[in-house]
Amino acid sequence: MQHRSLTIAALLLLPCTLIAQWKSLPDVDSLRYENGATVLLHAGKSVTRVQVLADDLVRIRCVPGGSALGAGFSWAVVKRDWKPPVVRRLETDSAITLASTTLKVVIGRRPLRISFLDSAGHLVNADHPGKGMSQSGNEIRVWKIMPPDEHYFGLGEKGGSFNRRGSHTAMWNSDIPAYGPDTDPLYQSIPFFYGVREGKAYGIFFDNPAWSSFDFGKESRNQYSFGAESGEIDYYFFCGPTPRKILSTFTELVGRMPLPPRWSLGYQQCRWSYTPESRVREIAESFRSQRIPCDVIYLDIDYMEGYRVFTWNARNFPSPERLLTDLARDGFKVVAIIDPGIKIDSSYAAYRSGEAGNHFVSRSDGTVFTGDVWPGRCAFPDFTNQRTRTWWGEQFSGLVHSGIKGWWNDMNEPSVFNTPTRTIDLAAVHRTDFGPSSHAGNHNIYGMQMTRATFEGVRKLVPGERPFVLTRASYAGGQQFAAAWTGDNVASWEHFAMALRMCLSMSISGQPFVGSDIGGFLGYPSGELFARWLQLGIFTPLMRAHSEINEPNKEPWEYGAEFTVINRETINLRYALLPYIYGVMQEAAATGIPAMRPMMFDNPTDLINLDESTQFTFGSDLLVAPVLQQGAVKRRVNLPAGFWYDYWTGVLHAGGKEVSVDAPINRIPFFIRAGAAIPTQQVVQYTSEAPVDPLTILVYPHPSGIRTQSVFYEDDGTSLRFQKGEYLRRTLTQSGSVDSLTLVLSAAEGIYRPASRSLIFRVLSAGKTPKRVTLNNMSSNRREISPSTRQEDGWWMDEKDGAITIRCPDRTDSVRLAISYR
Ligand code: MIG
Repeated sequence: MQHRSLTIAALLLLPCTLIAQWKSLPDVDSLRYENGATVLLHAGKSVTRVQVLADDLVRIRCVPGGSALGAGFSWAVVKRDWKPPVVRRLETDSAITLASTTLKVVIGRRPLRISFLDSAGHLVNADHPGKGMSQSGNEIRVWKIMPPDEHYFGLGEKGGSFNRRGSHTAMWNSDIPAYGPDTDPLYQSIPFFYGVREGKAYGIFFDNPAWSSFDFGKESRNQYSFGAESGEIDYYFFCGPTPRKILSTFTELVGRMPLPPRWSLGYQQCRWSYTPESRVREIAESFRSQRIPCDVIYLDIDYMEGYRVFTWNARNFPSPERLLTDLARDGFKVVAIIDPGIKIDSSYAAYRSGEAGNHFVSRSDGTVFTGDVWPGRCAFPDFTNQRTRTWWGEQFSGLVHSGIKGWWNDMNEPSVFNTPTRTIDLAAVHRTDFGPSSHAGNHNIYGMQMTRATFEGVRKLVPGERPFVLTRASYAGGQQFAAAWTGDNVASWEHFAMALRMCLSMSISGQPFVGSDIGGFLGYPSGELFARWLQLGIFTPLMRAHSEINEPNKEPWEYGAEFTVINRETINLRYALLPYIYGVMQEAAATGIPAMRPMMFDNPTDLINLDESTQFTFGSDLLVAPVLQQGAVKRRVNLPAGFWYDYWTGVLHAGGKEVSVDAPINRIPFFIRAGAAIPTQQVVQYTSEAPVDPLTILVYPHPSGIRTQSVFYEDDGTSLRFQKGEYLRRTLTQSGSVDSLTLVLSAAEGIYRPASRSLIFRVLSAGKTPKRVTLNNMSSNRREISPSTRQEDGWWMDEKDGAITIRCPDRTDSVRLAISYR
């Protein structure tokens, strides 16, 4: 393959798999067990290693044209020591079988082909008999059988159809502003996907950071394939059978998102650029005077001196410390953009120390590689090297001391303006932690390693606090270091729907902390489009509006008085839901299960809705159906099995069918699972303005009174002390019958205690007035009590929606509430 000097565009047009001469594996000549769960096989001039890592996880490595495997290092894998599973081995004339309790790997001997079976012996996934694992020159590829009814999901940030069947897609981190649904590849590479068939799923993670591609039946109808232009075949097979199990094991393998600071879940306002400092102050003041909640303001590239990272433009930002102190007093955190390119300028400190420390990527002749980006000619830090990552991390101390609280890593594909490949020359040399190698072989992990250097550096400079980093480029496992947004989108309805698809796909690919530029980065949205996009933003973990430099202002109050009211209400709702949203993010950090869950994730057996990417659950209890069409004021929603309450009307719907609900311009349709309880709080102007008080728990009883549980999580929101037990976790158990409902809020687990406050239960009861309410077995009085009189208990019926409202002081001990209608 001679494409090293071609542009990416030309590269993508080359049907590389068609012109190659593929050599697949011949018969097995010999084999050797390295341990009870690992077998090494030689077949002709090839070597293959099959390693059962866990009951549900197998790693396959293969060099089709070489007799030895490499060192097998990975930029993504963080868990290497798996407790060896119990594996039974069976050898016959035709095959070698390794069987764990949940899967069987069958290695055919003539020729060497691999299949995966479930414990019942059903075939789950198999090498294509003709091709299997193959090599052509440096390229490697795996062909698999593609059953006619198998569907594919995942692969992270991809704009095309949510189900990847029938598509060809590549992984090569690329900066493509105003990309469309057919633009591929984009900024991030997560080479991990699900195959779903007959309601059961398996997963494959192809761990290769070079240019790679995935063909799900575009090349041929009965086979699919994945491969890369260099490196080894190195993939992991997750036998599932649920997407949840697969994602849990995948994120155990590559790492999970750390618990984000609570403020980063507030509303974030960005544009290219808020400058000079008076404009930043003006934006901050507008949020406060208009009573629109906001936690974060961004500084885009113009805060710097000539785009030199780690500097300030002294004319536009004469006293950054003062600005940042004032903004902090008003409750704003400021996030600054940091690009990778370091301007070549001998009077610039970061360049001088980078040069002196030999921290830049070099050309093959050893000289520093240079390319043009915003500052002009730049050198590029070699983030693949630990020494350089440490050096990079130290550069943040000035900005940290000025009061910057978050870090926006942009342009880290990396994007380069003036090279034919639009990135670092493919033959340039990285001095990686694993030895020297070319940019081509490391391209897709460059951005992720930049976020790693940023995250680790800041964590060291601000010990005990949770860093917030946002990135454009990434690789599998990147969620450990940064949230991710979907790059330079456009203010159009098509892009709006695409943003949702992309966020859902990233979510099931291991990255839960996702969002898109609300309203669109390029172009100007109508008031309607902005309002609808902002509403979706309530349910994307990253809720950030942004705009390109040449566009008119796009802040939430720029669309006329009517929309200002609507947008304020939307952001208010985000803040009211923060206790729930924070809990959902805590669950994602602990388990890898994302906040945004497409329908296939928890309902892979629902074949009709497998491809559905216009509605999703947020956490386990909210079903969100944003309005994605211009002019629409109704929305059709596929309710999964169970019962669902309409948030806006309180109407209870039976699930397992499609319903149509009203969706006027000020409402995003969403539903609460019957049996759930949603913790909410008072609206604040920023997350740390006031402690949660009252904590209001919205209780949505199950109509048949089945027992359900909800978990509430709280901590101080910024520090790492939760790791030492300083958190507060409580479980609310609901049980009941037609005549009664019992709520038991468990005593606190963990040692974090909020200041004294009120606790309110709002129980939807379809207007039925209870005969008796008892609190901790004492009869409670029917009277209305304002939340400020904390020491008294009482209950009343809410006039508006007929909810029973019960108030008591929150002593974080166990509360038992009994409501009886008889
Ligand atoms: O070449 O920093 O995606 O969010 O505003 C453009 C300026 C560079 C691209 C980012 C965008 C950001 C812009 N950047």
